[in-house]
Amino acid sequence: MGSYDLSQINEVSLAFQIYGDLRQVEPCKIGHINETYIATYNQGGSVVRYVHQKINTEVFRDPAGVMDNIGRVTRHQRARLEKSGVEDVTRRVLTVVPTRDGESFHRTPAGACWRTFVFVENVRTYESVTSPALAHEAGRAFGEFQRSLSDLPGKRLVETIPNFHNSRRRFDAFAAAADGDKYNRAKSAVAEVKFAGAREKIVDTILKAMAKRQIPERATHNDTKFNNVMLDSTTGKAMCVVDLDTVMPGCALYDFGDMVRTTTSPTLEDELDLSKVHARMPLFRALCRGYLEATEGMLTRHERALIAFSGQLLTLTIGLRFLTDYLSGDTYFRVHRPFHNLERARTQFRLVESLEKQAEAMQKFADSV
Ligand code: GN1
Ligand code: MG
Repeated sequence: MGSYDLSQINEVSLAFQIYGDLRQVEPCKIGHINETYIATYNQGGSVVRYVHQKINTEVFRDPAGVMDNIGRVTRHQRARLEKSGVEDVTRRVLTVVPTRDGESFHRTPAGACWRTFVFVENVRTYESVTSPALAHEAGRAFGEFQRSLSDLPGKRLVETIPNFHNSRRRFDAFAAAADGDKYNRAKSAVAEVKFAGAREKIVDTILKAMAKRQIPERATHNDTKFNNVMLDSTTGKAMCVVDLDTVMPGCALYDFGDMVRTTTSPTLEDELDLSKVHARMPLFRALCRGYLEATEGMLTRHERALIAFSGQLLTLTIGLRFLTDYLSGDTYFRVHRPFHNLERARTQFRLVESLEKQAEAMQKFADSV
């Protein structure tokens, strides 16, 4: 990935309030949507790093709205951290570097939108979870993230992608793609289409509870993949939650469900050996404990009752999105091989099965925390 070289990034970097000379640029391969580069500068003799990111404006149609949300959220979180007296504030919350004109992002003459963050040093991310301690950190980090936004002042956040986690709409889009079969791919996904079709009955559960106001709308992260948590390289403690493009009005359970999807299986999202894909109960327990401790007193009875279910629903929903993209010619998620989206969908569906089998035990555990 990455079609930008040093000189092009240099041009972009000149637009921002960075007081250094660009030395090196490396593309960061994590993520299916935006293009991310880690840039090293010599700043008055010190080596400093920044993240330059090209926003995918096909996906995020309102980049100003995205940056407005991110600015409000990070300023609020920073103020909370400063008030709490904790150390290392700039490693605990992202810092947006403004452009030389004082804007939150830069639009190139060709129309590309770029933004810059301070690079957080001495942290690492993981593509899959290797221990209950890590799962606990994931739950705690996103739980604290939600809590930090519970007193966000001002108007409702912008919906950067409307209906992002609307599982009914995701299901209907899948059904239309399978019926239309424009790319003649349904024949290669018969089992997956059947699997998804058989689960239509679960897609309305949370939407209905929200419509009845049993489950509240909250400001949530909406992309709580484990690789969006940066953990201190030395202590292993979660420091900073990143990828804030989809921070918007949502449902606490969608965040928790996506954590279940990305922390309980030992495999990557595109694992080919499906026999390795399963939800590990000890990891679920650690995740759940971390999350419920961090959100203590915040969740309603109705939210708590659907904790285990949310893992199934979100894993199914993301699987539906991968399958829909496969059936629609791979236009949304970046793919690295021909059947990549189908393979990703298969992994999700295998995990759904495993979560279904353990649903009762998982909810029983959540009830006991
Ligand atoms: C996308 O690009 P990345 O990895 O941060 C997607 C998420 C999916 C995820 C699946 C804006 O996130 O919703 O869960 O891929 N983000 C968007 O890996 O669609
Ligand atoms: Mg993301």
